[in-house]
Amino acid sequence: VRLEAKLRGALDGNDGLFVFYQPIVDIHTGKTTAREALVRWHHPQRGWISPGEFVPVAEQCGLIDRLGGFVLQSACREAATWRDGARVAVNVSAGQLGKGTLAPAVLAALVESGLEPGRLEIEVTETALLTEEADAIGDLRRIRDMGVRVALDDFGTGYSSLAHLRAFPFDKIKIDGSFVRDAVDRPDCAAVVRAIAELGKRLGVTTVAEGVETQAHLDRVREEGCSEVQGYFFSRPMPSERDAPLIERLN
Ligand code: G
Ligand code: G
Ligand code: MN
Ligand code: NA
Repeated sequence: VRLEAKLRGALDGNDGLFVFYQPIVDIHTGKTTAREALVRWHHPQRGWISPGEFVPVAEQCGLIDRLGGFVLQSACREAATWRDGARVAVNVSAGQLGKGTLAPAVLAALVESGLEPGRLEIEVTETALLTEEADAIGDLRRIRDMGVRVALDDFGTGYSSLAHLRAFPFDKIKIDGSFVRDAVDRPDCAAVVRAIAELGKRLGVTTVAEGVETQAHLDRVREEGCSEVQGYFFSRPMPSERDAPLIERLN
């Protein structure tokens, strides 16, 4: 309840909430194709709190549309200033899907920022698709019809992955970091990464290896055929140039 009140205050006052960005890199050219928007919160007493903790709180107390709207709007505005034309990828959670509210929120953020729809990507996890699946897919169809790309996040960790690929034409599959990191010394995990990369090629879908932390991880996922990579090896999530000085003072 306390966390809820503080989060509500942060949203009301536009205070302490930030969006960090982590590059997603083409494995062949090394160019940044996109940056994933990752929300960060500096709690007035507790300091930095992980989204793994406060996103579920936002979901439970009906604040997820406001939090999601804040991230969408910040990310679209920020991406509109990038001179390299990279896309911005925004995570949406279960509570934002299946209510018919996602497409209007996405449209509002695009119009307000002037960002081309093709430069926005929405990431959904398999788990987020489970509740009210038909309605969730309907929301995703509406945004994809606008020209926004849709990625399936944390692939391999949820349920019925292949059914989801049949139910919706995802533009990108993100292979969960746990497979990527284990692929270096576990042939079974390497085989899973390779199978997903092959599946992506056959479907004409980009495959991103997440959680690449070392040269050995990079070499392995290149060997197995992934098209893009993301992880601490390239960069940690970083604040925007505009937020950087303020973040420095909070740390
Ligand atoms: O960035 P980090 O590893 O701390 O994120 C932890 C979790 O929080 C990840 O599962 C990530 O997808 C999720 N997350 C980060 N930013 C957002 C966001 O803006 N919206 C939603 N729904 N989840 C986010
Ligand atoms: O669930 P999702 O894939 O959206 O979450 C991405 C999360 O992974 C973010 O919280 C981000 O901070 C984290 N992350 C990004 N790169 C790496 C990495 O190389 N290693 C680990 N362990 N986490 C990472
Ligand atoms: Mn993600
Ligand atoms: Na992920």
